[in-house]
Amino acid sequence: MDDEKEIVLSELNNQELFELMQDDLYDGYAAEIVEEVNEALRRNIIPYDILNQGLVAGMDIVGEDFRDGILFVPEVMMAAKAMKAGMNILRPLLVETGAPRLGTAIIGTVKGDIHDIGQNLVSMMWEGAGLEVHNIGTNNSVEDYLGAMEKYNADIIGMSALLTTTMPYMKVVIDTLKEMGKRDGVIVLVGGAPLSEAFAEDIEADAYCKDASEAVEAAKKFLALRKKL
Ligand code: B1M
Repeated sequence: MDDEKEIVLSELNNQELFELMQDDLYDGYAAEIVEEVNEALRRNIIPYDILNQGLVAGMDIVGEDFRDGILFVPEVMMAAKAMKAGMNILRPLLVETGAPRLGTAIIGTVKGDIHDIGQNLVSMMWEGAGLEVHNIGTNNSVEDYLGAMEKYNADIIGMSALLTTTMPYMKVVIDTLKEMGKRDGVIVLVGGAPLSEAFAEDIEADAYCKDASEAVEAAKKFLALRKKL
């Protein structure tokens, strides 16, 4: 959203800075997002708050207007690009905690689904919490998940789906694990905007994670439970 008066970042209070980030994310202004994230870091705002109150809050508005037919795919792709530019700056800060390795996880978006911002975020937060994470990207088949699970000897499989049409594929992966007798050997955590606890229970995932911090809590909880067994 353009403003006739030039905006001087240092003159904004924190709330105004977050609102500007939301506006610029909406407009897909990646360079501005980079400046604003850096300005927020200069103010010692914690990276997780910059992520949630600036970037994720901005993407929520994009999502509403996308749903309502106000924004279309090209604009949303620009917003996603701006979001990734901001996340790239925050990534090392969210990841480098020096925490001891808790376990190994793979994470990816299910077949037919190319949304990756949410799972990238979970991936970063898991790394920050001390997990070794292998992000296998988007559009993953059963074979992709199983192959990565074996390759990295994963304790956790994380699956993401953003579409009501792709979320049922999670059940295909879990059912295949069961058929192969491998379900008990791995923790399955699922997430994505259209999911719910009831859905996760129904497909027999170990847990539904509403957001990245719940994904961290769930990973820690289930890894601790496994160690006690
Ligand atoms: Co899409 N899209 N999109 N899209 N898109 C949604 C999901 C939609 C809800 C928009 C809407 O209508 N309001 C809608 C789905 C409707 C439905 O199924 N009910 C939709 C649609 C319809 C589509 C297309 C079909 C549009 C079209 O082509 N006509 C198409 C599908 C393409 C495909 O996948 N085959 C499409 C395309 C796209 C873009 C390419 C333009 C772009 C994706 C870019 C990218 O990801 N690289 C895009 C975007 C950006 C969105 C919205 C606006 C934002 C998603 C996002 O990144 N959110 C989205 C609307 C919305 O969700 N509000 C929308 C920010 C992110 C941080 O949140 O992903 O929810 P989220 O992740 C959270 C949690 O869910 C959780 O933690 C994350 C962090 O807190 N979480 C996990 C996520 N995964 C997890 C995995 C875990 C744990 C937690 O594992 C353990």
